[in-house]
Amino acid sequence: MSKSALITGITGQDGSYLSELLLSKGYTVHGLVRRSSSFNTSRLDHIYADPHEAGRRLVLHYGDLTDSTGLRRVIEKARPDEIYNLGAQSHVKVSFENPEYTADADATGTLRLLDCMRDHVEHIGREVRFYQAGSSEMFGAAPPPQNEKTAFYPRSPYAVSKVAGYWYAVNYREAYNLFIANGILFNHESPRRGETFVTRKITRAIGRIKSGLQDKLFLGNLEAKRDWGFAGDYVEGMWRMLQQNEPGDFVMATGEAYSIREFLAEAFGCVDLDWRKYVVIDPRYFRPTEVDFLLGDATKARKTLGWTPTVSFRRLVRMMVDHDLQLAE
Ligand code: NAP
Ligand code: G4F
Repeated sequence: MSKSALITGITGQDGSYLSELLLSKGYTVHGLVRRSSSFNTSRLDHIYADPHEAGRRLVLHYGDLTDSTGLRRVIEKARPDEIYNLGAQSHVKVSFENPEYTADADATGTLRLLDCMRDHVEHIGREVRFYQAGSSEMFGAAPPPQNEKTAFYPRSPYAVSKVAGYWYAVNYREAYNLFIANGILFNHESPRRGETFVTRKITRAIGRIKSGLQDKLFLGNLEAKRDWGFAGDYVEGMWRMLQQNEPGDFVMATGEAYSIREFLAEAFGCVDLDWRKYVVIDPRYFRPTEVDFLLGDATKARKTLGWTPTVSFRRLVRMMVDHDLQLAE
């Protein structure tokens, strides 16, 4: 029998790469989609299957992490072997503006889903495995390099909510003997990255500058450092976490960090432009509390999961710039 997976956040960057991966492994993939007044499934267009198609292996369900009754219904319908909880209000700056909603979706949403799974497992009497999308933002102000033993020091409502999600996951694992893994993922990007995250904002602007559609790029703090990898590599790690004999918590990172300034130089360098001629600092993009330096130590993932990132920083930047040059054209 082929396996079945449920992905919350299937319409997001990671959800789309994870769906491709699981479909390629023969899974039936169920995804939770928020109702929106416009289409929000563009990242899934290439794998979308019409509901009238017989034997389709990608099935979308309306639902929201703020609505437990719907979550319960979707789990009962999908009867998943694995649940990947990727759904979240994932923008750090926005979490300062919508803190309560962020906590509801990211922290309490995780609790809701775990609790639905707990009842479902009891009801059906077989194991279901759960992946929780934790974040390097949970380390916040803790000095680098950060690994599974580093104490959390969250610096935003988003990060605090992710810490709560992490501990709900640990507690449900211990209290009810459930197979639950926490991924603690450092920043991962791709041509499918949301346009308001800094990497994509930069590469999208480069495409538009080259096409004459834009001549300025407004940014905030250029000194922060991030450990940026490729999203396609990271979803492979999520899957591997759920294939282990025992559940655990894993950092996934490249082990290299660059500042936003360095990202700008690399990205504008791809098209022989000097970023300093285009970038304007706008304080509206500063955060009330910043995370200065994230650099991950993924030794445990390498040793236990055999996971290593395959895409270098330079290749990632080039991939995103090339994509956005074409898009702007
Ligand atoms: P993303 O592109 O922002 O996608 C987030 C997904 O969550 C979207 O599908 C979104 O739906 C959905 N969502 C938002 N609020 C929801 C709600 N109330 N109920 C149900 N679904 C909801 O994020 P991503 O980059 O793919 O990241 C995936 C997960 O990993 C997130 O939990 C994020 O916090 C975490 N994470 C990401 C990174 C990273 O660098 N990318 C690093 C560490 C952890 P819409 O499409 O309708 O908006
Ligand atoms: O691209 P960012 O918005 O990503 P951030 O805050 O690191 O969060 C991302 O990675 C986390 C993993 O560590 C995820 F959990 C989270 O869901 C999300 O995917 O900002 C990166 C850095 C920050 O220091 C920010 O202050 O870039 C700086 N920055 C400078 N100018 C900017 C801008 N960030 C954004 N979004 N927009 C700017 O104009």
